[in-house]
Amino acid sequence: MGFVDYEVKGNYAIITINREQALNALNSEVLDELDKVVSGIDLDAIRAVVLTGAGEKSFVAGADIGEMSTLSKAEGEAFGKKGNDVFRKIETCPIPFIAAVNGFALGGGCEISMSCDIRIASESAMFGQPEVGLGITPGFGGTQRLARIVGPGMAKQLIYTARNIKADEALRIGLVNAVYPAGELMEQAEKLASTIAGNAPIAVRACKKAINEGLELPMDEAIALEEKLFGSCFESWDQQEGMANFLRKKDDPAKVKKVAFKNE
Ligand code: CO8
Repeated sequence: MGFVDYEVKGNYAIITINREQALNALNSEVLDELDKVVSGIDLDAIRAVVLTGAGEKSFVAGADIGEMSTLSKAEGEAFGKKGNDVFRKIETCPIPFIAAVNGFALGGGCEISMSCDIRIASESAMFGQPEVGLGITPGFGGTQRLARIVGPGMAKQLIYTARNIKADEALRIGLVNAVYPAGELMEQAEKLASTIAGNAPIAVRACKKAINEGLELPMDEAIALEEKLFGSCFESWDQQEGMANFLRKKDDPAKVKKVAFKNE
């Protein structure tokens, strides 16, 4: 595809937003392509996804300001929905997404990273929601996800001031999980994807669903959801072999092996 690259690496995949001349800004075409790529992931084969931006300077420098500049109220709302639908597809995709933030993650760039399960960044990364400086609100979920990730007080400060923050501050406030030198970022992201992909896929997916959906529920309902998902793992080949492997190890440490989980 033109603006979105998709590369399969065994049991994980890398999605690269590739509109480098505009710092990977998200216009309608990029969003449409991203939607197709995410919808087309082979969930029988792929167990984790790394999302990154092309080039060394930018992850995603936001929604396309040129495209937005002439929108009417109704068109603005429709553009917001287009982005939100794709980001929600990422957020609710059964398999984990890791954002490898390799530079600017501003506006829609910060927002797409927040629709991923995990964010790691290069030392050169910069995060921010500059929208109020452009006369708009964050429109791809920023007011909602930033507040949930870093807490309402910090989210309000960042959004009201439109201040950009560097990777070390993003780490300090819990917006990213780790920061690496630029040259190591993809290696670390792939290592993380590969580790996740090596664990039992049915269980990993159930964990994603339990955390995402449970956070929106009162505790009693959230615990009940976890019980259901916990129960759903039983009788799978992965559960039976995963536990049998542990018990064999106890009998005879020489029988230690890494289970090749089957997603069954
Ligand atoms: N949209 C369109 N083009 C962009 C964007 C963008 N967000 N960001 C960068 N570009 C383009 C520039 O126009 C420039 O193009 P050209 O070479 O043709 O002039 C090219 O990328 C390189 O950019 P710069 O020359 O500006 O590079 P610098 O290194 O000088 O600056 C910055 C890099 C600081 C990232 C700067 O480009 C910048 O401030 N960009 C805008 C960042 C921003 O404000 N992002 C938020 C946009 S608003 C948003 O994302 C809202 C999301 C919700 C939408 C809801 C819709 C209703």
